[in-house]
Amino acid sequence: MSALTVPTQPFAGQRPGTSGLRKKVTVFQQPHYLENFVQSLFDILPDADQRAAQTLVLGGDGRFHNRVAVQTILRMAAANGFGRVLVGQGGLLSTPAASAVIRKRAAFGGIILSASHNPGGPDGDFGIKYNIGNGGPAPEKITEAIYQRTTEITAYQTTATADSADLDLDTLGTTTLGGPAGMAVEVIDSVALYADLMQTLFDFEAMRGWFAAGHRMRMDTMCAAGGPYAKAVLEGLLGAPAGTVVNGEPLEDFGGHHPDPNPAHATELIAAMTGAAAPDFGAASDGDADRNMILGRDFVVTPSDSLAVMAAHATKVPGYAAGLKGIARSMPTSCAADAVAKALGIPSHETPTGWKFFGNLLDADRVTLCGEESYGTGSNHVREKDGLWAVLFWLNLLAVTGESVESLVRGHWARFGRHYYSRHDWEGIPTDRADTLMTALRAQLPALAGQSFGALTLETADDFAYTDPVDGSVSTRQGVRLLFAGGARVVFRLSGTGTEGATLRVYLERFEADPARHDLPPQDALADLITLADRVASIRSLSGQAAPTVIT
Ligand code: G16
Repeated sequence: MSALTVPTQPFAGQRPGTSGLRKKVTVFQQPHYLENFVQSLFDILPDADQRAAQTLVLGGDGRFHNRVAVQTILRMAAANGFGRVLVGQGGLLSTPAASAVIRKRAAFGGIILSASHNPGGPDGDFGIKYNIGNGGPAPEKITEAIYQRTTEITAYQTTATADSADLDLDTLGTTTLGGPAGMAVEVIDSVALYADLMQTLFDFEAMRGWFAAGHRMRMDTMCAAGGPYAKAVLEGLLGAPAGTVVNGEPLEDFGGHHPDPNPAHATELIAAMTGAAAPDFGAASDGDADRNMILGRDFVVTPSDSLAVMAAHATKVPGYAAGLKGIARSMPTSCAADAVAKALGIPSHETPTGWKFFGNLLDADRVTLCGEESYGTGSNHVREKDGLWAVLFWLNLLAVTGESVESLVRGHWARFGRHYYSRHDWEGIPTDRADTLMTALRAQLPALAGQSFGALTLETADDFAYTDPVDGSVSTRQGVRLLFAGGARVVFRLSGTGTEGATLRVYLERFEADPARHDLPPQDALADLITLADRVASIRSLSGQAAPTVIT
């Protein structure tokens, strides 16, 4: 038992709605800071009298501080009486692999160390979150209970002593750590179970044939957790030429990259996919390998279109040959997937931002595919979004259709129409100004509905609220929506994942049925909505910034 001499409140300053704790490494390095969160988590988990029979999964994206945190958590888990912890070798587990291990090994839950797509290194970000026994992010009632507990606790339990040597995280096998139950620490292969799961879902023979026929691919894992997984599956099991995976070694600072797979941060990949000599298929994954970006030669696929194309062709992929139960997308994600659901005669669901909202729908078998505009796509195979899974889904489609990425997307637009889409991020806004902006926007909503702005008629102006159809829980204030006649939309919300100031996200969408108008630059197709967004929310004047910092 150690006293918490620094009564840190880990969540201080963090915006509500995030599924875990995400802060600067230097914040996590404060004495007892991580311990406060971990003990609070252990204190609020149910069935405390069953600890000796419970297994936890533990691993992270390999960023700076990962190994230190793993050592701390192992000793706390032992002191709290847990029976077994499965740790990824070297402390490494991608987020989707952690979800797969929790499910396959029927663990009680898992602790994932990641700040996702945020930069790493001593000056970068670190994060921790808890996933429940279904393999998915803890629901709000658990994260809220953790938060409450962090404000109360005064001590934590650990087996650590001043001279404790570090546990060996690199050798596969099981050792025993002290504590009331004599906790088993099982170091597991980080990749094997995940790679096995992928082979149950995709047509590996067809994909092997695609590479054997001379097609080329570039998979950029951004020096992050995805590297070992992509190398094992693409270059190992599928016979892709060595060098198909680039930036494949996980580095503690991601090689100085911002491991966020989007056109703003994956510029090296975009350049490599440009021109006649570019590979047929390009893709990237993020820090913890749950996000993905899909590219063809001279062609970038938006995440919203990616979900819709995958849904439309799902029965061509073995794991989904029986068809889809339904499709879910986060509210700001474009409506492209809804059009596919309608054509397939299956339900579509619109949830708040955050993968945790898909969990109940997946558990109840109401949906099979889920996706978000923030480069996340996934299915019922795990309870997290899954970067490499999405890449393999596309690769499977390329292999069995013989089409290119561009022709699949253009064919999709020709059939369903094009949902022009863009997200404008205004980063680093002082928090009070961002709050003022959202408050002023919300206050205007009643007066805005019904107004016309040039050719745009505003049909609905509201603040998105969601009632979970499975458990009835209600989530309010999930983003301000301006919905126009004809399907155009502007959505405003504040990011829940940043660690510096506030980030305003403005999501812009317009539907275009006419194939003759499917080749406009998206920023041109959305120009009147962009102007209107600034006019309604006074973004430039309130943020003090002349332009968005990131456009995707
Ligand atoms: C997390 C959630 C995602 C969500 C994203 C939103 O992503 O897991 O489901 O879309 O946050 O981010 P923001 O609030 O900044 O818009 P990740 O990849 O950071 O874990």
